[in-house]
Amino acid sequence: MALELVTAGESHGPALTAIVTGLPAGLELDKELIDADLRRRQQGYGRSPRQKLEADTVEVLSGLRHGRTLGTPLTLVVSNKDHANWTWGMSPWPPDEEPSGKGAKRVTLPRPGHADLAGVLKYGHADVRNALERASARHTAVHVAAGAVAKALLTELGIAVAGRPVEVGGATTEEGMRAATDEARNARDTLGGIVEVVATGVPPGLGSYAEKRDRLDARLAFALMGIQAVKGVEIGDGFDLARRRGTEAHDEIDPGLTRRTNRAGGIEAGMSNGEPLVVRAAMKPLPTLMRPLDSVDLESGEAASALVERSDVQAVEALAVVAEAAVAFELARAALDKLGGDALVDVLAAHRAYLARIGDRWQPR
Ligand code: EPS
Repeated sequence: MALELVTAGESHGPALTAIVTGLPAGLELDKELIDADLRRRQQGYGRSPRQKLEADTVEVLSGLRHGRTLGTPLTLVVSNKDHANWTWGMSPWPPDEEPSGKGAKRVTLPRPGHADLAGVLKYGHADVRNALERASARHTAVHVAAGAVAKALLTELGIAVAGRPVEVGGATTEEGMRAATDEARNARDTLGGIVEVVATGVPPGLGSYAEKRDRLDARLAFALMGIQAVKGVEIGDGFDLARRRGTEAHDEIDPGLTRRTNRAGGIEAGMSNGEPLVVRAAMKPLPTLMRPLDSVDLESGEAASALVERSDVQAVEALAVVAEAAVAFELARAALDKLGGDALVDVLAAHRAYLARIGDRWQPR
């Protein structure tokens, strides 16, 4: 059974949930490690006051006993503390009481760049909130929890995955990124940026050239483009390769099977090639603005300014953690496709056997 993930939950509903299927039995999970990634996701510079309200931590409802996976569906839950302010607004059942708290008022001013307009048109909602609650990047929290589980499996296989911001609002140094964030905050504006995820210890042969859906690069693009606000993904030298000649674009093979360069970002023909995996994702500036863009009031049909709500100035550091989780999950999926078994010991035995077969020709890097 392939490693799969399904999630549920609204931004201001009671909780976010992820169900992970296809994990082998016997994998040891550490709540502290999962919670540490949840905290990392919340900590970036330029985050909204919402992050002071939330203290994300994982709860496990199934698939784990005494810290080890059972090989059955694993249910991860991250609660929304802010839900306490939205009990009327996000009540699943028709509330008995008079409207109170947040979400009591209908939202009719769609924000350009968010799910608001296409969401209400698609689903026939009268309240934009019905679209924006699920479209919110809040639910990346539970993807990060699932990514932490995937990383536990990858650690067993000697694979490490790390994401970091490389650009915020055009700035490429930490100091510059903070200054750009401060400037945007003062101008009551928002920023985007670029993150990079690198995975080391990835053996050659994860993914496949045989079918498009199994290509590791296609899976990574799918996983990263699926994250809110991501508008571009590149692997290795990506778009820049299109501007070079072939002699300057590929990675020559040395007798030890090492490469002098890694322009391909560790993937050739949809498979890992044994070099470090290097993937980048570009994030657009966040669409919830304190200086709203022109929009339309869906109730009156008249021109109006878009909805103004508290927002992050930028969430690029958060994206780095979310992208790391997405890459980890896809690598774990590809690893289990290649080495899969019902029990972790079977996965590890298959891993050892595979490395022994290619081992004299490939060393982890
Ligand atoms: C988000 C809007 C903000 C962010 C939120 C994503 O939420 P709120 O409207 O409640 O202030 O803080 O992100 C999170 C809460 C989170 O944990 O990442 C959006 O519209 O996508």
